[in-house]
Amino acid sequence: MNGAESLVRTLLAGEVDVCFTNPGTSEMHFVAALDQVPGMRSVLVLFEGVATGAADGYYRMAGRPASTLLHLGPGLANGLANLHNAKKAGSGIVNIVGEHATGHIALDAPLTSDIEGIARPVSHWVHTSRTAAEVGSDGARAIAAARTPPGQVATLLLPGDAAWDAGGIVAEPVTPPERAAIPDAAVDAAAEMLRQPDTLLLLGGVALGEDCLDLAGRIAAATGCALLTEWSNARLERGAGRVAVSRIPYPVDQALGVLAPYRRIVLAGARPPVAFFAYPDQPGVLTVEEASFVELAGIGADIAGALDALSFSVGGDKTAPAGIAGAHRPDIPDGPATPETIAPVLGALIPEGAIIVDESVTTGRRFFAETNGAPPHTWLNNRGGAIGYGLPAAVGAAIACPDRKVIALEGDGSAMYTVQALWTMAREQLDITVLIFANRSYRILHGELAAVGVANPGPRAIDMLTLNRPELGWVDLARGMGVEGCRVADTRALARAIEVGLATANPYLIEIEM
Ligand SMILES: Cc1ncc(C[n+]2csc(CCOP(=O)(O)OP(=O)(O)O)c2C)c(N)n1
Repeated sequence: MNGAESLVRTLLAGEVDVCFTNPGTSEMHFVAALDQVPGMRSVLVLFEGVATGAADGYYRMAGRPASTLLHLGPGLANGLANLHNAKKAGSGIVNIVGEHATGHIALDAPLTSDIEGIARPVSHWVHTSRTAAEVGSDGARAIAAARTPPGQVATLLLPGDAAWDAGGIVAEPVTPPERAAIPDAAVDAAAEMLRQPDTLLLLGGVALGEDCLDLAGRIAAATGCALLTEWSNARLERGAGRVAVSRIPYPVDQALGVLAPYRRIVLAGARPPVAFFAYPDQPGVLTVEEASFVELAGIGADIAGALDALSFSVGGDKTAPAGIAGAHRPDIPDGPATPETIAPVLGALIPEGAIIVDESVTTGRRFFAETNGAPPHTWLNNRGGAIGYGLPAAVGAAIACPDRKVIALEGDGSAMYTVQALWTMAREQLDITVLIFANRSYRILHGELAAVGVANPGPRAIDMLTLNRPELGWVDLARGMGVEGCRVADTRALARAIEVGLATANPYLIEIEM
């Protein structure tokens, strides 16, 4: 057995059985091993940012890592933005990156680069295998690193000779660390804070799972505290029958308003809220100056156990949870598709069990209120702010959950970054309905321009934020990659198109003229 085959077998032994690949010469032995070893679902993608974003979406929904196969430094570099997003989301990924054979590196061939250096800022764990005999055990350690709570990015460099040499040894899985138990003192401090007025319980990470939200709702009922989440959540369970939580808004003035009442904040898997960007004359910290914080549980700690103990401590076990969303389907309004009118269309049509991948940017700011009462569904946000996460994450989510409908909500600007994901959706026949909000602009940046103090932007500045010259033809782009679609401009046509998309088990793209 060569090193590459030992790695594939080690990945399978560690329950890493999906690989998003974009290989080159240096990865050929790994590719060949995929044929020798049954059980690895290998999914070809046409850009590495699709591979890394898909692995992020996969982890969020499957709860275990996928692998990627990337071609040397440049292939890895193409995937960096979505590895950044995955790292911020706490998603576990095992990157396998081909490296030149050890003796070839000294020759400084065209594709030679500092791969470890490229990997390090977006990886929690980086290692280069030295020999075929070590590849298996290195792979097992990479999986354990990726499975370290809440989930980490592990990057294993596989030199050509370590892959092709005989002497590979399959390694047993290495047990990753458990989520750290929360000391009683942290629970007591949180309970003490929650007994006082003007207190907020800010939730993140696995606190946004259904059972944890139930506990948070009980804590809110027992203490009167408010519940919120950060603006971007890796995975939020929501919909009718679940405890509904609002997100802290993105615009700084709105965030400041929402957080103004709270002088005491308990953190459960969330960080103290800060603005995405600095703006002249605006604070970066979004909470009031005198706010004090108690961290109940960090993102990688036993958040569920902590919320359970906290709920018991404040008497939450004796009450019903506060804030459960009632079932409600809004009426579909008539008229042109706008951010205001699209929101109730979604609220009316999101099916039970849907996975919503949200990269809607400005169009989606009103989606939450109108979709609260839809049947139970899952909502994924971009945690890292690097756009181009949505279509790839939808690929990963659909592969993780083949029995669920995936709806990708995409700004047209964001969708272009990783548009190649459509081809993989078609090739793998994934059940994804893609909504493209074709406002022909980077609309958010118009607001950002004003927010940083540019009062009268000139035509050249506006031109840098405008996507209408030429207009992107989304239905043609989709067809060219094997995805059916249609173009709509009003709410009734949009509703019909969503129904068409949801009725098929294949990908379907809807370009929404707005
Ligand atoms: C990798 C990366 N490049 C650039 C940006 C800056 N950026 C943030 S939002 C945005 C435009 C988003 O446009 P679109 O998806 O069409 O949404 P809209 O603003 O029109 O609602 C850009 C370019 C970014 N966040 N990430």
